[in-house]
Amino acid sequence: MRRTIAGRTLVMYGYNGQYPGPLLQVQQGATILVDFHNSIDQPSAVHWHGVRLENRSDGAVGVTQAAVQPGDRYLYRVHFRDAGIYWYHPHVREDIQQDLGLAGNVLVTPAARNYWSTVNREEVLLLDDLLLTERALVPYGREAPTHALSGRHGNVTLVNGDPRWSLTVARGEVVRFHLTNAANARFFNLSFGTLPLKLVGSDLGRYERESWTPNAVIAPAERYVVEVRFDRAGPVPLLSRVQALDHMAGWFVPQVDTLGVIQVLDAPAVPDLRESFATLRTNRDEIDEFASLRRLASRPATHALTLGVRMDSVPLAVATMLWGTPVAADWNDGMPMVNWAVTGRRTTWLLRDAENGAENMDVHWRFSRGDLVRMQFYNDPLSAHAMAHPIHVHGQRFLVLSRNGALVDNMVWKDTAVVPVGETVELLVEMSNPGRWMIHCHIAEHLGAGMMTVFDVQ
Ligand SMILES: [Cu+2]
Repeated sequence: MRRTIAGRTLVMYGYNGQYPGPLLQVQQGATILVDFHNSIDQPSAVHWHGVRLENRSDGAVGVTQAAVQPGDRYLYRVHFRDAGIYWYHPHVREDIQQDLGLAGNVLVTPAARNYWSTVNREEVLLLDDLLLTERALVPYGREAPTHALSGRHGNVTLVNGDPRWSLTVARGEVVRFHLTNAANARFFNLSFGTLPLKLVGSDLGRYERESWTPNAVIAPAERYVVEVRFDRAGPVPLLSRVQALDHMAGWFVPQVDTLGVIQVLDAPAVPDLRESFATLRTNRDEIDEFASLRRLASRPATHALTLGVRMDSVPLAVATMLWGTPVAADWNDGMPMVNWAVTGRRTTWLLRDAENGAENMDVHWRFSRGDLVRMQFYNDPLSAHAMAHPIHVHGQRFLVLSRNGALVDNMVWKDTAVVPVGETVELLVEMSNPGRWMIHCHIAEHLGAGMMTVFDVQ
């Protein structure tokens, strides 16, 4: 695909010629067949992120299938057990292929009536970024990803592929946004001007209780579902507001990216949903479902991984920057040239089994269908480049039970969870789906630098 973005003409990739890929809208319980033809110049595959599907259709290259070579095809059979917002992307050299436009959403309509509140409209937003020079793309690594430390943070943000995304709504309109972060490494901290967000759902469905929040942090591969009422005419900016770190200087500066704008017209929305929007719902089904699972939090975790990194031959100047400023999360790339130059060949990101020291693909846990597994992730703050990692579990769903020992009191089914620096995050993974599946960091460059393992469900 040839695309013009921010004044540069770029050669990129696309699914069916679209950017992002086609939005698939399916009913919960539906099965679709996807005839995938690889017409790009690299081996590829399609991973159906968050979907509890048959193992052979998971698209995990090297685990569930061989890469589909240029000119070849593969038939995916994708069954949607769960309502929610999902996405699809390659599972080989994500740092290049996903970044160049191979990503799209799947919106699964719930079978249950009134699963979500009534809104005036729904919008599906795929958030992304792209790293550009004056006239082109910053080069990718041929054999291994560049930016192997902090990951590739773009300098242009994109909403549904558009650096200047916009939406026009009526005054008082209530919009349900299904948000997906498809960036390689960037965490977004989203707000809609100063309007309150009603947080209603995440990766695989609804929270127990709806809640108000001024902003929503969304890590790579996570999804959040928020509702917003645009109560006054005029423009409302969609912002990502972060504290950006300058590694060289060791200080933070506020950084605000404008992702787009919502133009609110003067004409009033019909129907007027002011009253229902003002009400926070309590979801009895989820509260009942999670009550018994929550009791398992009192037991000790049976499986534990420590997150860290191993680096070969780091120049002293880089080492000083790495050690200088440990922070909970990298909101930006605080040392862009250093980071670009560090490749996945010199860096190994690690998932280390706390029990026996096995690393990455050697961990290989084994479970049985029906197991409810307590998994603990500890992000070692003394690691050479400590940063937050969004950990993704394929083929299953999980609850985040606790963070640093504090129980999570409003839960939702997830497939990706952030483990901030220095924190211990405990998941309850429901082993509902047989096969061989991956656990990995969803920062594309970390995955490319080894941060993955597999587990079997018999
Ligand atoms: Cu990571």
